[in-house]
Amino acid sequence: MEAIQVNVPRLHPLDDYLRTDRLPHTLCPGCGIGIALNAFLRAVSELVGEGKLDRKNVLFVGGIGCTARTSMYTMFDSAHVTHGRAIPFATGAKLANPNIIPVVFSGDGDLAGIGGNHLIHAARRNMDLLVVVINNMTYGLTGGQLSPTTPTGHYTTTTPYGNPERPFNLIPLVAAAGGNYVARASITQPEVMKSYFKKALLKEGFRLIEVVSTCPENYGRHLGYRSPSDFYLKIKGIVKMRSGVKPWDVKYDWNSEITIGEFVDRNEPGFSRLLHEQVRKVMAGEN
Ligand SMILES: Cc1ncc(C[n+]2csc(CCOP(=O)(O)OP(=O)(O)O)c2C)c(N)n1
Repeated sequence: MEAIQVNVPRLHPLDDYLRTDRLPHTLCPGCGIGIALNAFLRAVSELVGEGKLDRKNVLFVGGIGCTARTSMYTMFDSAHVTHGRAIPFATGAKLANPNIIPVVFSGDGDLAGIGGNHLIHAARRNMDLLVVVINNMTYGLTGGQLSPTTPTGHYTTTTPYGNPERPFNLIPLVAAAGGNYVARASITQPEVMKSYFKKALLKEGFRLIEVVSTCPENYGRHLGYRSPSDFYLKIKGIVKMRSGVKPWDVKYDWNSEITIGEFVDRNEPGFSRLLHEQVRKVMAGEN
């Protein structure tokens, strides 16, 4: 589909990539999701400008959550699917049409909680997906409950005495499962994030970009941050960009460091190519 809206005024350089007739959006003031979406859309727009990407091939998929709702605002072939099922939906679409570039853009609850099993197995298969986890460390949409990435000790609506659990560190988890590209960015460094998106959009196989983000309304308030900028500055202080770090040495520690950077960058063949090659051989009687 050539996604073009007619008779809608263009007010922002990225309006061509947004369903502006759906605005205003539902995100809270100070939410980090807008920074991440902006970086993603600028990455796409630059690649399109450089002649490296055809936007018609991008399939943008979200599950359920504040982050996932961005699929309702983006001007691609977009799908807003059931909670935790964005990866299987995008997997099916890619296997049916190998030309598309599926992007899953969803929250930590959606992708690492209810959809956690899909995340692990898509990485194991080296499935051709770019999976962007906006990690605001909570279930934002439903009011700020504990998520699998909530740091130990943190106050949420379901852990009023502090989180007694240990969180997932998604980088070593996904790196161990497999996949061609594993990186972590932060909303405090949007240009770096954009460069990861640009690189990952052009790779095959499984690609994970975790984005450390904020949820000032439903999470930050419980932690005592009185304004979105206080929460933002806390994140800015704890993220540390490192190169050459092994995935298992990547830190996810609210009290010392959340490491950002690129930790896995391989070029193994993606599952879609391998599967279609197998199907071709079987049909040709070569297998
Ligand atoms: C099967 C199912 N269980 C629970 C819910 C309720 N629910 C909606 S969004 C959500 C969590 C969203 O958190 P996350 O994925 O981290 O996204 P965020 O809103 O923080 O961007 C939950 C539990 C649901 N919609 N469907």
